[in-house]
Amino acid sequence: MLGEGAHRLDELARSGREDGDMGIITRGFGGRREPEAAALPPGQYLTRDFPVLTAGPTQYVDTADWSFTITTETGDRTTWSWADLMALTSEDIETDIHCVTRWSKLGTRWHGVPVDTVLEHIETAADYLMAHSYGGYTTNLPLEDVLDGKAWLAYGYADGPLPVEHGGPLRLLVPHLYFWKSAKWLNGFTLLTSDEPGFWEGFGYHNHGDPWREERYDGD
Ligand SMILES: Nc1nc2c(c(=O)[nH]1)N[C@H]1C(S)=C(S)[C@@H](COP(=O)(O)O)O[C@H]1N2
Ligand SMILES: [Mo]
Repeated sequence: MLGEGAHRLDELARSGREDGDMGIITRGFGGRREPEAAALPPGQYLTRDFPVLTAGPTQYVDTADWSFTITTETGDRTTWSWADLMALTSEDIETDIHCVTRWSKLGTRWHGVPVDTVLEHIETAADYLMAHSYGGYTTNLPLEDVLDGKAWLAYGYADGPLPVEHGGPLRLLVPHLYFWKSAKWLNGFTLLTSDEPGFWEGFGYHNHGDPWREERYDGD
């Protein structure tokens, strides 16, 4: 589904398609563009909306059926149910987010569990992970970009639960990288000793995706 229906990410944004279900609504992309502020990485513009960008259909997963699994490079699996996840210490996060299609949103507020917490007791020699989502979306990250308080398993947004179109019940939040790395409807990590491209990384987007270095496309 993802492969077949996939457009380039920038085309997806330009088309104003909200998601794969009823893609006619323009939100954020057609709106008034505000002047760039010093807080913006190069080439980004500010939006006050919260655009929805999804390749393929929105995933509806009930928390009763939800689980999150970490699979190590040796094949060991550790799984958290929704109740397991809710029992972990969580925190509020306030951060800016930057989409490679050039919108940035400042001061977004989230709630979730640091990725450090779920990796803490996992025995691994891996340096990379592949994040997997319900629906088949993937994105790759070096472990150093998700450890030391740089990434979260986010299930709250702006004082409420994370809305489904934004990846609820739970998404990855890696705000210091372009937002395609923040996989919506997250359901697991596979730990890897050698790096592999995820979904958009395999379509010509940059392997790393640091917005301050404008790592948009392969070769940037
Ligand atoms: N599962 C999944 N996660 C995803 C995507 C997707 O298509 N599927 N799109 C990515 C992209 S390109 C962006 S910019 C953000 C958009 O998140 P939002 O829709 O909450 O703004 O989600 C990222 N995570
Ligand atoms: Mo994006």
